Amino acid sequence: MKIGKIEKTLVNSAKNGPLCFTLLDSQSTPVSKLPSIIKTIENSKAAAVFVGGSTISDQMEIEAFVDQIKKLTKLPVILFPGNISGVASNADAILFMSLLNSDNPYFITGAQALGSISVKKHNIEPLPTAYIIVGEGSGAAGFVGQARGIPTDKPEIAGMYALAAEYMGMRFLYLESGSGAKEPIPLETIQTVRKLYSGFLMVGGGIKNESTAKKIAKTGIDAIIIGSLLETKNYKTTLPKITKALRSK
Ligand code: 1GP
Repeated sequence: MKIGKIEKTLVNSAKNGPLCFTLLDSQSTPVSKLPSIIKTIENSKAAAVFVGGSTISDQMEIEAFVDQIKKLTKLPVILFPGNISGVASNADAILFMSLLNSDNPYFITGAQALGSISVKKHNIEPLPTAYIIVGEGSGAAGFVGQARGIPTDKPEIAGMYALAAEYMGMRFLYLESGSGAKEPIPLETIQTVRKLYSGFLMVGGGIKNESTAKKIAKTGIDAIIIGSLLETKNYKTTLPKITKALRSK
Protein backbone atom coordinates (compact mmCIF):
# COMPACT_ATOMS: atom_id res chain seq x y z
CA MET A 1 0.00 0.00 0.00
CA LYS A 2 1.25 3.45 -0.92
CA ILE A 3 2.64 5.54 1.91
CA GLY A 4 0.69 8.79 2.24
CA LYS A 5 1.65 12.34 3.11
CA ILE A 6 0.73 12.23 6.79
CA GLU A 7 2.52 8.94 7.38
CA LYS A 8 5.66 10.35 5.77
CA THR A 9 5.49 13.46 7.93
CA LEU A 10 4.95 11.55 11.18
CA VAL A 11 7.71 9.03 10.48
CA ASN A 12 10.15 11.80 9.55
CA SER A 13 9.28 13.96 12.56
CA ALA A 14 9.71 11.05 14.96
CA LYS A 15 13.31 10.66 13.82
CA ASN A 16 14.07 13.76 15.93
CA GLY A 17 12.53 12.24 19.06
CA PRO A 18 9.19 10.89 20.23
CA LEU A 19 6.06 12.78 19.23
CA CYS A 20 3.08 13.66 21.38
CA PHE A 21 -0.37 12.93 19.98
CA THR A 22 -3.37 14.39 21.75
CA LEU A 23 -6.63 12.50 21.84
CA LEU A 24 -10.00 14.22 22.01
CA ASP A 25 -13.22 12.32 22.53
CA SER A 26 -16.11 14.05 20.75
CA GLN A 27 -18.52 12.71 23.36
CA SER A 28 -16.76 14.10 26.41
CA THR A 29 -15.12 17.27 25.08
CA PRO A 30 -17.46 20.27 24.85
CA VAL A 31 -17.01 22.11 21.54
CA SER A 32 -16.91 25.37 23.54
CA LYS A 33 -13.64 24.25 25.12
CA LEU A 34 -11.95 23.42 21.81
CA PRO A 35 -10.35 26.86 21.19
CA SER A 36 -8.38 26.81 24.44
CA ILE A 37 -7.54 23.09 24.20
CA ILE A 38 -6.27 23.46 20.63
CA LYS A 39 -4.27 26.54 21.59
CA THR A 40 -2.52 24.55 24.32
CA ILE A 41 -1.94 21.63 21.94
CA GLU A 42 -0.36 23.97 19.37
CA ASN A 43 1.74 25.84 21.92
CA SER A 44 2.97 22.54 23.30
CA LYS A 45 4.08 21.46 19.83
CA ALA A 46 2.06 18.26 19.87
CA ALA A 47 2.20 16.59 16.47
CA ALA A 48 -1.42 15.71 15.74
CA VAL A 49 -4.94 15.64 17.09
CA PHE A 50 -6.53 12.23 17.37
CA VAL A 51 -10.31 12.18 17.47
CA GLY A 52 -12.17 9.14 18.67
CA GLY A 53 -13.14 6.91 21.50
CA SER A 54 -14.53 3.47 22.10
CA THR A 55 -18.16 4.42 22.62
CA ILE A 56 -18.73 6.97 19.84
CA SER A 57 -21.93 6.17 18.00
CA ASP A 58 -22.91 9.52 16.45
CA GLN A 59 -21.14 10.01 13.14
CA MET A 60 -22.68 13.45 12.57
CA GLU A 61 -21.46 14.63 15.96
CA ILE A 62 -17.91 13.48 15.26
CA GLU A 63 -17.91 15.18 11.84
CA ALA A 64 -19.09 18.46 13.36
CA PHE A 65 -16.38 18.08 16.01
CA VAL A 66 -13.67 17.49 13.37
CA ASP A 67 -14.94 20.53 11.47
CA GLN A 68 -14.48 22.73 14.53
CA ILE A 69 -10.95 21.44 15.11
CA LYS A 70 -9.98 22.04 11.51
CA LYS A 71 -11.12 25.64 11.80
CA LEU A 72 -8.73 26.09 14.72
CA THR A 73 -5.57 24.32 13.58
CA LYS A 74 -3.59 23.02 10.64
CA LEU A 75 -2.35 20.03 12.64
CA PRO A 76 -3.41 16.73 11.11
CA VAL A 77 -6.69 15.39 12.46
CA ILE A 78 -6.41 11.62 12.72
CA LEU A 79 -9.29 9.34 13.56
CA PHE A 80 -8.94 6.77 16.31
CA PRO A 81 -12.12 4.76 15.69
CA GLY A 82 -13.71 2.29 18.06
CA ASN A 83 -16.13 1.16 15.39
CA ILE A 84 -17.33 2.10 11.89
CA SER A 85 -19.25 5.02 13.43
CA GLY A 86 -15.86 6.63 14.10
CA VAL A 87 -15.14 7.18 10.39
CA ALA A 88 -15.60 10.93 9.86
CA SER A 89 -15.44 11.97 6.19
CA ASN A 90 -13.63 15.25 6.91
CA ALA A 91 -10.62 13.86 8.83
CA ASP A 92 -7.14 13.84 7.30
CA ALA A 93 -6.17 10.32 8.24
CA ILE A 94 -7.36 7.30 10.17
CA LEU A 95 -5.62 4.76 12.35
CA PHE A 96 -6.87 1.84 10.28
CA MET A 97 -6.67 -0.48 13.26
CA SER A 98 -7.04 -4.15 13.89
CA LEU A 99 -7.47 -5.06 17.55
CA LEU A 100 -5.15 -8.04 17.42
CA ASN A 101 -6.01 -9.44 20.84
CA SER A 102 -9.77 -9.22 20.52
CA ASP A 103 -11.76 -12.42 20.96
CA ASN A 104 -14.27 -11.18 18.41
CA PRO A 105 -13.32 -11.28 14.70
CA TYR A 106 -15.53 -8.23 14.13
CA PHE A 107 -12.87 -6.06 15.81
CA ILE A 108 -9.99 -7.76 13.97
CA THR A 109 -11.27 -7.66 10.37
CA GLY A 110 -15.07 -7.21 10.31
CA ALA A 111 -15.40 -3.51 11.13
CA GLN A 112 -12.38 -2.85 8.92
CA ALA A 113 -14.08 -4.43 5.90
CA LEU A 114 -17.26 -2.43 6.53
CA GLY A 115 -15.40 0.84 7.06
CA SER A 116 -12.88 0.49 4.24
CA ILE A 117 -15.16 1.74 1.47
CA SER A 118 -15.93 4.99 3.34
CA VAL A 119 -12.23 5.57 3.96
CA LYS A 120 -11.54 5.23 0.24
CA LYS A 121 -14.57 7.25 -0.85
CA HIS A 122 -13.66 10.20 1.37
CA ASN A 123 -9.96 10.00 0.61
CA ILE A 124 -8.95 9.63 4.26
CA GLU A 125 -5.35 8.50 4.56
CA PRO A 126 -5.26 5.05 6.18
CA LEU A 127 -2.43 4.36 8.60
CA PRO A 128 -2.21 0.56 8.89
CA THR A 129 -2.17 -0.03 12.64
CA ALA A 130 -2.01 -2.97 15.00
CA TYR A 131 -3.92 -2.21 18.19
CA ILE A 132 -2.89 -4.21 21.25
CA ILE A 133 -4.56 -3.82 24.63
CA VAL A 134 -2.54 -4.54 27.75
CA GLY A 135 -3.99 -5.07 31.21
CA GLU A 136 -6.80 -7.13 32.63
CA GLY A 137 -9.11 -4.19 33.32
CA SER A 138 -8.35 -2.04 30.31
CA GLY A 139 -11.32 0.29 30.32
CA ALA A 140 -13.89 1.01 27.65
CA ALA A 141 -11.59 0.03 24.77
CA GLY A 142 -11.01 -3.43 26.23
CA PHE A 143 -14.66 -3.91 27.15
CA VAL A 144 -16.16 -2.75 23.86
CA GLY A 145 -13.46 -4.40 21.75
CA GLN A 146 -13.81 -7.69 23.64
CA ALA A 147 -10.07 -7.77 24.15
CA ARG A 148 -8.34 -10.48 26.13
CA GLY A 149 -6.06 -7.95 27.83
CA ILE A 150 -2.45 -9.03 27.91
CA PRO A 151 -1.40 -9.60 31.55
CA THR A 152 0.85 -6.76 32.72
CA ASP A 153 3.38 -9.26 34.10
CA LYS A 154 3.69 -11.11 30.77
CA PRO A 155 5.69 -8.77 28.51
CA GLU A 156 6.63 -11.72 26.30
CA ILE A 157 2.99 -12.11 25.21
CA ALA A 158 2.83 -8.45 24.16
CA GLY A 159 6.09 -9.08 22.32
CA MET A 160 4.59 -12.00 20.43
CA TYR A 161 1.65 -9.90 19.23
CA ALA A 162 4.03 -7.10 18.25
CA LEU A 163 6.18 -9.48 16.23
CA ALA A 164 3.06 -10.80 14.53
CA ALA A 165 2.15 -7.19 13.65
CA GLU A 166 5.63 -6.71 12.22
CA TYR A 167 5.37 -9.88 10.10
CA MET A 168 1.89 -8.93 8.90
CA GLY A 169 3.31 -5.65 7.61
CA MET A 170 1.46 -3.26 9.93
CA ARG A 171 3.44 -0.04 9.84
CA PHE A 172 2.03 1.40 13.08
CA LEU A 173 1.47 -0.22 16.45
CA TYR A 174 -0.62 1.27 19.24
CA LEU A 175 0.11 -0.25 22.62
CA GLU A 176 -2.82 0.66 24.83
CA SER A 177 -3.60 0.32 28.50
CA GLY A 178 -7.00 2.02 28.21
CA SER A 179 -8.05 5.61 28.54
CA GLY A 180 -7.76 6.83 32.11
CA ALA A 181 -5.78 3.76 33.16
CA LYS A 182 -4.47 4.00 36.71
CA GLU A 183 -1.06 2.82 35.57
CA PRO A 184 0.56 3.20 32.17
CA ILE A 185 1.90 0.16 30.32
CA PRO A 186 4.84 -1.32 32.29
CA LEU A 187 8.22 -0.24 30.93
CA GLU A 188 9.34 -3.84 30.57
CA THR A 189 6.40 -4.53 28.25
CA ILE A 190 7.21 -1.48 26.13
CA GLN A 191 10.89 -2.46 25.99
CA THR A 192 10.04 -6.01 24.90
CA VAL A 193 7.73 -4.72 22.17
CA ARG A 194 10.31 -2.18 20.99
CA LYS A 195 12.90 -4.93 20.53
CA LEU A 196 10.59 -6.99 18.32
CA TYR A 197 8.74 -4.31 16.36
CA SER A 198 10.55 -1.94 14.02
CA GLY A 199 7.62 0.19 12.83
CA PHE A 200 6.07 3.33 14.31
CA LEU A 201 5.37 2.48 17.96
CA MET A 202 2.79 4.50 19.91
CA VAL A 203 2.04 4.07 23.60
CA GLY A 204 -1.04 5.39 25.39
CA GLY A 205 -3.18 5.10 28.46
CA GLY A 206 -2.59 6.57 31.90
CA ILE A 207 0.23 8.98 30.96
CA LYS A 208 -0.44 12.02 33.13
CA ASN A 209 2.88 13.70 33.86
CA GLU A 210 6.29 14.49 32.46
CA SER A 211 8.25 11.97 34.51
CA THR A 212 6.16 9.05 33.18
CA ALA A 213 6.41 10.45 29.64
CA LYS A 214 10.18 10.71 29.94
CA LYS A 215 10.60 7.14 31.19
CA ILE A 216 8.45 5.83 28.35
CA ALA A 217 10.29 7.98 25.79
CA LYS A 218 13.59 6.44 26.83
CA THR A 219 12.43 3.02 25.65
CA GLY A 220 12.76 4.27 22.07
CA ILE A 221 9.09 4.53 21.16
CA ASP A 222 7.93 6.92 18.41
CA ALA A 223 4.98 8.62 20.09
CA ILE A 224 2.84 8.81 23.18
CA ILE A 225 -0.87 9.54 23.29
CA ILE A 226 -2.36 11.92 25.84
CA GLY A 227 -6.12 11.81 26.27
CA SER A 228 -7.74 12.11 29.71
CA LEU A 229 -5.29 14.76 30.90
CA LEU A 230 -6.94 17.20 28.47
CA GLU A 231 -10.17 16.80 30.41
CA THR A 232 -8.56 17.87 33.70
CA LYS A 233 -8.03 21.36 35.12
CA ASN A 234 -4.24 21.35 34.93
CA TYR A 235 -3.78 20.32 31.30
CA LYS A 236 -2.59 23.79 30.28
CA THR A 237 0.49 23.54 32.47
CA THR A 238 1.08 19.79 32.28
CA LEU A 239 0.86 19.19 28.51
CA PRO A 240 3.77 21.55 27.66
CA LYS A 241 5.86 19.90 30.38
CA ILE A 242 5.18 16.49 28.87
CA THR A 243 6.13 17.54 25.33
CA LYS A 244 9.26 19.27 26.65
CA ALA A 245 10.22 16.08 28.51
CA LEU A 246 9.89 14.10 25.29
CA ARG A 247 12.18 16.49 23.43
CA SER A 248 14.83 16.35 26.13
CA LYS A 249 14.76 12.60 26.76
C1 1GP B 1 -6.66 6.12 25.16
O1 1GP B 1 -4.34 5.73 25.01
C2 1GP B 1 -5.31 6.71 24.98
O2 1GP B 1 -7.02 5.32 24.11
C3 1GP B 1 -5.06 7.82 25.95
O3 1GP B 1 -5.18 7.40 27.28
O4 1GP B 1 -6.86 8.96 28.22
O5 1GP B 1 -5.33 7.69 29.72
O6 1GP B 1 -4.45 9.55 28.30
P1 1GP B 1 -5.47 8.47 28.44
